[in-house]
Amino acid sequence: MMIAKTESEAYVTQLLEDLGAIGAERGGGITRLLYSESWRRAQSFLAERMEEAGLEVRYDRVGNLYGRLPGKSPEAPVILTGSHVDTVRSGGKYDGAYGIAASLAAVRELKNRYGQPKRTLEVVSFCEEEGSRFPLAYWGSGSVSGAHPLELADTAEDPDGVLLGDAMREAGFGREDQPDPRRRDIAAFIEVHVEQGVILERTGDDIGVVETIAGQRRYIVTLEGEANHAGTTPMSMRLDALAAAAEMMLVLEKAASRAGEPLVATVGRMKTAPNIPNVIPGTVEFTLDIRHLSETLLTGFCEAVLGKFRSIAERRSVGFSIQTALLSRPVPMDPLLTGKLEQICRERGLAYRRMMSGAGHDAQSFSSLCPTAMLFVPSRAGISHSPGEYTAPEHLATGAQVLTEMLHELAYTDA
Ligand code: HGY
Ligand code: MN
Ligand code: MN
Repeated sequence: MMIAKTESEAYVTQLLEDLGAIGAERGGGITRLLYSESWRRAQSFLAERMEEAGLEVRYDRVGNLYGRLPGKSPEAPVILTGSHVDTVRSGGKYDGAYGIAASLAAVRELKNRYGQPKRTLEVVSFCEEEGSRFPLAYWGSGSVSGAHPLELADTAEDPDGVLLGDAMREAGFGREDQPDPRRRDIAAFIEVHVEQGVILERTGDDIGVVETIAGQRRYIVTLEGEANHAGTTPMSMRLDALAAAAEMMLVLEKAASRAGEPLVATVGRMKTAPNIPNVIPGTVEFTLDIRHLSETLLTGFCEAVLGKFRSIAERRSVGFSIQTALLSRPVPMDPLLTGKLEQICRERGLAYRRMMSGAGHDAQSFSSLCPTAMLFVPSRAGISHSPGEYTAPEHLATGAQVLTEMLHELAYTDA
């Protein structure tokens, strides 16, 4: 089943252009944080495109947006495809958005060419995946899988102290009369995503077939020293929280470099108080993002490094506390579905490779619920989570075509 490359290419490219304008900043980045004004405009824009494509459109209680193409056997479990609409702060145009655009292009193409499927097909725009605003990630897909109970909305606060539940209600969600986000009627979930790494570009492959998604640990570390006068406090009498944090970061970087790939560890955000040039920092809060393919090695690394952090804090008489913001295990994709993806690539003569994903994705929320598969398209220079994120239109179209054929097999045939 070959779909016209140009038609799909034009549709996906245009959709990304229009979606990318929502939340666009002067510096070139895009920011669409959960339940923000730009987030609402993006979901409304996508709801209109889904309607235009002739899909049945609905939101669930947390703001996940679905476009449904009902199948001939309505009671049969659903084939779901899509990705997340939110971004990191000053992020790129493709992370998440491409998966939604390609899914909509694929279902629209299948509907126009083959009419009603045997099994219901749904496109989903998950409300949140990045964890950019609240100290939790995968709020959208995690609410669908049940990994995130709705009660989390009553405790998670953003850096301005806004409760997730209040932001959700203000955006028009969180009402009892809206559909519960949890689903048990999904037969398979397929996500297409930009690689956000440089492997496919380096090897010249068109498609990456994901075998495993790396496990992640995200922590928030808080150090309590003593704010004091920068001019009158001798070095020997300081309880400098920022100096302690700096020592911990170098220990982390050294340990991660020594552990070798695929382990990665990042301190992505830091807040110091009172954050004034002539005051010794009394309090520091910083984040940890640590990932590995092996659950055992990831756990062992985290325990060892956090133990070192505690001894540094003790030696410096600085208070140390840690909050776990995310614990996600390494997740294998479904072998049968990844085999189908490979077969489609082979039949189309596409250069493809099996690979791991160092980035987390909504697909990992589904693997406990149903057979799940992911495919990547190349990212130029591997850049992502940045305004420099880019994927060439022909790669965008190839990913959409492989997805279209995969969905055709799953929803229109008895394969
Ligand atoms: O951080 C990640 O791996 C994903 O982009 N949310
Ligand atoms: Mn993503
Ligand atoms: Mn991302």
